[in-house]
Amino acid sequence: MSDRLERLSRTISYALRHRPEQFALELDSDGWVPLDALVSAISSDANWRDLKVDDILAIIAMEGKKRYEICGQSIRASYGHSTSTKIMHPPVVPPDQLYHGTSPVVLDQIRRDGLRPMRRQYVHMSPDIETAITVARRRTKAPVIITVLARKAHEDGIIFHHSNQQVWLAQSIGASYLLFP
Ligand code: HQG
Repeated sequence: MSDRLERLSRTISYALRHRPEQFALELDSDGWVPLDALVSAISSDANWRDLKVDDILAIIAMEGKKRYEICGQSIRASYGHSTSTKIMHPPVVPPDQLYHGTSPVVLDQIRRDGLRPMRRQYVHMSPDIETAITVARRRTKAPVIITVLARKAHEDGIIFHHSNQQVWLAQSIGASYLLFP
């Protein structure tokens, strides 16, 4: 993806996941905003004056990771929110295991407290080890992959959501459902 589109994707993420108010946007209770409102909010910045809906559609088509969803004339981030209004996702039965890629520096804390959402609304998990390694590499050169006993947690009442094929979500995962390397 070109640098320009990558920067645009970051700006969209920031607006739809973290700081909609900074763009004078109001997410509805499921995180949606009208696509044209997003375009006019972002294009009020001189860097993005010529932004078109098609640029946003190009990003969505190009990204391997389904960060955004479009429905009719609206768009939302599929996951990653830190806004105060909780985005609700339908519950989904998880596979036996999911994976969480992280950095060695937080391992002791996770052993003690389990996985917590930290600044986001949900804990994020990956369906396979390879994806979890990619997630962890954002933070460390020495990824640590934690196995989440997802089906067992689900059977014990922890609710899982599936924002897209690559990202699973839960409110928190107690340490007893985690296998450490
Ligand atoms: C850690 C990106 C201390 C957790 C990625 C992680 C993902 C704890 C960090 C998505 C902890 C939170 C989310 C505890 C968890 N004590 N640290 N008890 N529990 N942590 O960024 O999963 O590219 O909020 O291990 O690819 O890294 O932006 O979560 O290191 O899919 O689309 O606290 O964001 O997607 O970090 O990443 P994050 P994440 P995009």
